[in-house]
Amino acid sequence: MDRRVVHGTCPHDCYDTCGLTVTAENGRIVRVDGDADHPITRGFLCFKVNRYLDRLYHSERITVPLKRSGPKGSGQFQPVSWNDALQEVGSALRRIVAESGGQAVLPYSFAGNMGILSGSSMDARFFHAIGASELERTICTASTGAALRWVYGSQLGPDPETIPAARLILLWGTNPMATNVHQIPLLDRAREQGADIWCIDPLRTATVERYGQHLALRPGSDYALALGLAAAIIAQGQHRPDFLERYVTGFDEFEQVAQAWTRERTLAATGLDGGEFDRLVEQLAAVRPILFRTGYGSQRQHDAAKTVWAISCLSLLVGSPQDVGGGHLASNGDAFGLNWDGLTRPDLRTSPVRSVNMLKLGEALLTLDDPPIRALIVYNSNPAATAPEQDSVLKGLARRDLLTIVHEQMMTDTARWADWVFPAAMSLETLDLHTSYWHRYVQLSMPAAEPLGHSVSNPEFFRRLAGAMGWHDPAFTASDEDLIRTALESDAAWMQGITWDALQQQPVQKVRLDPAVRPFIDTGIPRPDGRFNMAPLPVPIAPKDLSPLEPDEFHLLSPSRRETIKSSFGNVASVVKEGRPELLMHPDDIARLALTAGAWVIVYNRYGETRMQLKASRVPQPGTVVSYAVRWNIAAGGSNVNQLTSSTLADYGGGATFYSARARVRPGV
Ligand SMILES: Nc1nc2c(c(=O)[nH]1)N[C@H]1C(S)=C(S)[C@@H](COP(=O)(O)OP(=O)(O)OC[C@H]3O[C@@H](n4cnc5c(=O)[nH]c(N)nc54)[C@H](O)[C@@H]3O)O[C@H]1N2
Ligand SMILES: Nc1nc2c(c(=O)[nH]1)N[C@H]1C(S)=C(S)[C@@H](COP(=O)(O)OP(=O)(O)OC[C@H]3O[C@@H](n4cnc5c(=O)[nH]c(N)nc54)[C@H](O)[C@@H]3O)O[C@H]1N2
Ligand code: SF4
Ligand SMILES: [Mo]
Repeated sequence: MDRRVVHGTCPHDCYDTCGLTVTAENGRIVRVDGDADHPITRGFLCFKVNRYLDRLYHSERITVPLKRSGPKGSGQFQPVSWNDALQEVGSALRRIVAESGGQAVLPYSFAGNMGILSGSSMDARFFHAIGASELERTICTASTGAALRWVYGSQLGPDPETIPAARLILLWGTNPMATNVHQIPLLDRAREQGADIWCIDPLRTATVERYGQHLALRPGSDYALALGLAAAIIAQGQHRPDFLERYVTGFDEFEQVAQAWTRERTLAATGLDGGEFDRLVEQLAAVRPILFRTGYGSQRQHDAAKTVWAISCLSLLVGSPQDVGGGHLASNGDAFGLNWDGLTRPDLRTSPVRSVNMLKLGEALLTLDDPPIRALIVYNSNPAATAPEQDSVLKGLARRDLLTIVHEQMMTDTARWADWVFPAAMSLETLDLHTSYWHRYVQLSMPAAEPLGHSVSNPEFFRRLAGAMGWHDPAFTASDEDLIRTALESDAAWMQGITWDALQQQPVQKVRLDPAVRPFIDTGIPRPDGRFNMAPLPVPIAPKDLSPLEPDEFHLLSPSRRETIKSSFGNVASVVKEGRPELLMHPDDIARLALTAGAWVIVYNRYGETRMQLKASRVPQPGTVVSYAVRWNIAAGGSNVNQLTSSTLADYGGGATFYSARARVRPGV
């Protein structure tokens, strides 16, 4: 028997970027385990990837190119050969570019596969060369990124391996029991060593159940809370003038904005109890080190970037970056320093192009002109289910004159709208390089088996598309190994020694940044004046999310679901057990509206409506309802919660506002 064990890397859009030990027998993967030697993964995986073989060898995996054979959206396709498909698609794209220019082509992709090669290599070269409209990848963390760059100059945070040294931890808008399970042992260790852990979350999550101290604030009121805490700390003289003097600019302007948030006003805005507010102020003044662990749940609102700015300033006010174990951990995305220009080759673009914010997909497909979008190429993403303002997205995808090309592993809601579906390999079948947005390990992911059927990796798909365009420049024929070598040609001091050869020897390499080195304090603050910037963002300071609910209106939250990753795994029966879309509502609201738990309801607002089964739950407080993100439309009667979310952009950085949604509920049938 041919048995093979290789190091893989979990490709999903998750903080943990786990190391995997993948076993194949006779060319078929038979086991996927957590890498026992990986310092973060430590031999265990999450609920969903523990069932990975069910996704890998799912009966619905796409293994051959498919050409639409029925009306758009019907899901009817016929298999075709790669050669025929490429010939037809190549000539259609060439015609569109000749008639309307490259900008008539729109790529749409996100982080379905977080591999560097899968997300930003040959694909980017292809779109640069064709002169396509550029997609702004804003759907997830844009507001955080923009605010962090404003305050700190980059997206660097403390090493998560220092978490056990913290003595006060604020889990702010994050639910690691669902989304970041490898943080739990680190938090547990901190708690064992005496840390207080607070959860700042409108919902009573599994993380709240585990750690107890809960600030159940009103959705979207974090900006008020952060400024109110800051004002109280300044008023009590508990801020750190020495630290501020030495490292910070813009304190006076910050103080002016914060001062408006008196204790009374903050409690009214957030709905919090005065006792718990005072206790947190006391701890922020007295305890060290303090870790501000902000997730992405408090930055999917209109006031998103302001909120991240305010929390960052609060963390500076108490001098948190000074202590190992303290600081602000939102992202470590800039800890790596790969050679992005070499990988993505912006020089292949011959003239400037317009950019399209991915949150505006529906609008772009329906209204962009000069030129209109004539071809849409989707990979690593499932916008028919995950993009906001779904009604307009679906109308855009239904356009009969739109050429839609989807590279996918499964027949997703988006793939069903395609004219052409090309089979995508699974990451465990391909070579890739991974970093993480949370921890600091670089990893190689080795193929454990050949791609199933005729499926190909993302870089191979774009190599083939480039060939179909008639491009044979070495930029489009570079091998996966060439691309990884290019990515690793880095000037960054932290990347020295992390080479192709080193990764062959040891596929898990930590960036050369000692955990005891304090971000910014020891590494320098990469801003023009070398100081942290507390000055307000260049946007109106008044909050938008605090406007009162209308009668019978609810805050509608749709945070991550433990069992899936956004829509990924949504078709895996062993993972998504209950077949129906659920709406969680507090029993008091169910009684008040005379609804019936277990019955079908219609959830609606000005953007659209969708049908769900009502579930009584004390996860939300009265006034808030929850539908975890996100169901496949096809499994939920043709639509999901994104019928109700808006494509309005957040205050700064072009980010999403999924959690500012408001909706009403009526009985359904
Ligand atoms: N199992 C699982 N893991 C995942 C994902 C998944 O879908 N499933 N998704 C992955 C992706 S794409 C991402 S971006 C990350 C996100 O992971 P997280 O950073 O944890 O973010 P979310 O799941 O968006 O929301 C986290 C929490 O924020 C809370 N929240 C909502 N509104 C507010 C608010 O106004 N204020 C505050 N303070 N909290 C609020 C929600 O109730 C939720 O409990 O997780 C990744 N990991
Ligand atoms: N209501 C609501 N909507 C949300 C959110 C929310 O909290 N609430 N969260 C938002 C967030 S944070 C995010 S990040 C987005 C995520 O939204 P999407 O980017 O749509 O992510 P997924 O739903 O995981 O879909 C990824 C797709 O990529 C495919 N894929 C995986 N690997 C590969 C590969 O190697 N090659 C190719 N070609 N395809 C591959 C998978 O099969 C899957 O269908 O959703 C957003 N939508
Ligand atoms: S989804 Fe996250 S926790 Fe699960 S295996 Fe992948 S990286 Fe690890
Ligand atoms: Mo995300």
